Amino acid sequence: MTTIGQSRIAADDEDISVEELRLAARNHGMPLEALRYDVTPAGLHYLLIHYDIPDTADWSLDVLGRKWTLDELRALPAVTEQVTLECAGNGRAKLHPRPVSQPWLDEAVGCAAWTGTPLAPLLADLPPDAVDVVFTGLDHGLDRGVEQDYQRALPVAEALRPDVLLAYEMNGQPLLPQHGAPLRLVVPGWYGMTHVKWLGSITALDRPFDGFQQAVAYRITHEPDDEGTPVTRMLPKALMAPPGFPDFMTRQRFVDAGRVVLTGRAWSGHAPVAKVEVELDGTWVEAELGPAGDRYAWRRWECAWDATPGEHVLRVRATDADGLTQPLDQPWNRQGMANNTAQRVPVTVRP
Ligand SMILES: Nc1nc2c(c(=O)[nH]1)N[C@H]1C(S)=C(S)[C@@H](COP(=O)(O)O)O[C@H]1N2
Ligand SMILES: [Mo]
Repeated sequence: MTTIGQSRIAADDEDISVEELRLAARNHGMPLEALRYDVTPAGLHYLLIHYDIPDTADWSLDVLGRKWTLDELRALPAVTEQVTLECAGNGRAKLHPRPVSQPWLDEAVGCAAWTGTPLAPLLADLPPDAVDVVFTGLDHGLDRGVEQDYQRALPVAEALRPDVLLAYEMNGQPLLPQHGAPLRLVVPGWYGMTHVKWLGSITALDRPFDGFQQAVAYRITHEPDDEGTPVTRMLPKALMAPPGFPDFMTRQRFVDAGRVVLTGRAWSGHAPVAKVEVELDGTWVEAELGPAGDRYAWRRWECAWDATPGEHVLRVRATDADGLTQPLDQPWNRQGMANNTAQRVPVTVRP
């Protein structure tokens, strides 16, 4: 029997460890200035790889027992969708106390144009008693003592959504190895862990999937043995492209006094973005939204600020059409999942 280890919480005064640094160096974020692009260039898109990028030389996809080559999948109807991906652990390293894992601040996000074929038609032979559809990646490793292939599942109704894709291109180019080549799942609206890379097989289960990444990781829990609730769709979030210019070491921002146009992006996996507000010197001001693009693509916002000399802390928050909004104080959980506390941006204004 395997004993599943607990995720660890850092002590109050514990700094980021070499282990966390090693993860952060492998799994890079999107530089926040890249919020300026509608479509994130592939090399600027964030990256999260739990184990190693697998060798996919002899790749084929097994769907409910039938094998597909990439050429066969490419011959099926193709769709391109701009979809925002955000890691469920984004914001983890800003929590107190800090859940020890990939130590993201704000940058685990990107919005690429994914091209692939809709999954639903390939699931025509799904058994009538199917409950979950399981997606297995070709990467393999250990997590908290459990050896596993990377696997995630979707309830049948989500798997059959017409916008769920088997994607083989990102921004018009074949997938890069780090983004799941030759084929990955794209489930618009869901947090990053759902979009299984290096997809090797798709199977059906007549009961809920209880694999590690479903039943243990990616849950909102508060106590060590708490079963918790699953992490699913992305909560609303707005991020600001850092204004002005930075200091190298601290990344502190500097702008000149006067009119500063603040811009950024906002998204929600639950409902379209309805409103973005920016806190300017203690007052929340509604930002202007850019054109609505694809349903699950992030949306541009902008807001003018009359910057006066001194130290300022700006904040930004999004609200979606379901009325979900971003908290101002952190809602903590053990694994540091789905932290959508409003971003704070300290800015020094020069006379
Ligand atoms: N097979 C496999 N798929 C995976 C992962 C992984 O480690 N293995 N990481 C997941 C997580 S946690 C995230 S946030 C996204 C990141 O996708 P990206 O690296 O293309 O940005 O991929 C998901 N798909
Ligand atoms: Mo993730």
